[in-house]
Amino acid sequence: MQVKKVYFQPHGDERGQLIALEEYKDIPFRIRRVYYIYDTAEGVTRGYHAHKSLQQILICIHGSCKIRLDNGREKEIVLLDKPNEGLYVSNAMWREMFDFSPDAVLMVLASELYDEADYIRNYNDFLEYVSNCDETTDGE
Ligand code: T46
Repeated sequence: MQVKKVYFQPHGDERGQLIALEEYKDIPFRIRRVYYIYDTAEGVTRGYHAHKSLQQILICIHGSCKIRLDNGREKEIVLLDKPNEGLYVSNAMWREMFDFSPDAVLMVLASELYDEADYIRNYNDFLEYVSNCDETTDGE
């Protein structure tokens, strides 16, 4: 699986660092929502779902965590531990977030507003969904 990491240019000077993120420039979609996950209890795994349409960039702006990506055929584990590095997560991608350090803050930039109908929360439903997507793509 091709993992898509995005690197952001820090504007550093003697005072410290600043990173600015602009839609369509640093982020490959219109940013319609931002949320962040913090104070994660030890041993917790979150996620366990995919999205039908949503695209996201995940940035661990403090501390570290790991993301397990699964496109229905291959799985990959990605470590996020830098505030100037993002992980692009496409639609139709199962994700699980785990190994959060106690100080981890995982910020997410999302291409759509929150919509529960966009979630696929059952793994077998996800496998069926991606196999149907593959059939559609193969037929093009
Ligand atoms: C994803 C991963 C990386 C809202 O009310 N608005 C929101 O925008 C979001 C994201 C969540 N919520 C509510 C819904 C639940 O009652 O917050 C609660 C926790 O959400 P959830 O269990 O979906 O959180 P995660 O960490 O399992 O998943 C989240 C995102 O939902 C998901 O899109 O890709 O982070």
